[in-house]
Amino acid sequence: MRLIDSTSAAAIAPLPSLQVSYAEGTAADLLAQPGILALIGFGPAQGDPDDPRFVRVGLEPTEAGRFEVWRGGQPVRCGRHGALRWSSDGNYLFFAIEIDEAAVGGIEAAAEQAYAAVCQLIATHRFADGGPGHILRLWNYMDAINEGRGDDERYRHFCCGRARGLDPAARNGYSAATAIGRRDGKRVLQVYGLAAREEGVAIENPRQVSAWSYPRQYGPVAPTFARATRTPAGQLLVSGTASVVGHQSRHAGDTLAQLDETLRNLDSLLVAAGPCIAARGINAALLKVYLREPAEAAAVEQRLRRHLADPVGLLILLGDICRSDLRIEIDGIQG
Ligand code: 3EB
Repeated sequence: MRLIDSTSAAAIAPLPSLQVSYAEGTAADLLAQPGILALIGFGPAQGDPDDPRFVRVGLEPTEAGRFEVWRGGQPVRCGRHGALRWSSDGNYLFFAIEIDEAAVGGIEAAAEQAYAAVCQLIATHRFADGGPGHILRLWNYMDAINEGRGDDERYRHFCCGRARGLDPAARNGYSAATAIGRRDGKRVLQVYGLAAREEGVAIENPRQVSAWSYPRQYGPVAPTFARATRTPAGQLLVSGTASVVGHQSRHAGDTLAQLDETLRNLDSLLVAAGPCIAARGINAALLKVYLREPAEAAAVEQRLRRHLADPVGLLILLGDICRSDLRIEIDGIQG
């Protein structure tokens, strides 16, 4: 027999879904709507609000004026701890941190500090059930991600610092992630993400070697992320997915072939995530496409629109993928 104790976590309702969408409008108007947990702007700054829930990702969108909006429940509380900002509705926690690389001695130290600060927040934040949180999803954006040769590449240094900064407790089940390069010349590491009062399930892709066990050729410290996180609400948070089969990049130099391989990887990941998620398919996802070459945006969009009968939302951002032979990457949220 299960005893119902009104003071226990069992009395708390199941985790509701987080509503994520792309929307047009002004940042101030969108932030004024009820239950806004986070608002993400893309491209160069333009009169940005000074609000802990707002982040600007300096990647140029091919279609201007759209924001990504995260809607939770009410009320939303928010605050700052040094460089870290957060907001929470009691079920979900949005967090963001931006670290000036020069102030801390480089990209590696910036990554270590960012991850240590995020893990500290997750461990100390109290959710509606009185407990600490669990990271579900992380995004990482940095300038000039492919600069530096071999193990001196900035992305590889980022991976070293990230792994050092992660709380040992977070090293067992990694969350979904994206790591993309900006071209704005601002040596500021941005990390933002989502945590919840309940744990998600890490999903791996049977077509791909798990990133954390990539062989040495990709750097001294393997990237610490899962291919996706299935949330307790049944949503799928899909990591940056590229034309990687096994551990190798495929179709070097051919963006459309890389796109097709990426779509095969996404389909296989959805199947691995379970029958409900597989049945809804990639059509039911809000997608972000990261593309190196601006001139290829139209062809990429055309092929994607043909593949996805009726996408919930599609945003194309110009940026650098973390391996120099990859030209396109897609992340998303389904459900
Ligand atoms: C890959 O499959 C592509 O370092 O956090 C994708 C998503 C990639 C996240 C990360 C890297 C990361 O290895 C690269």
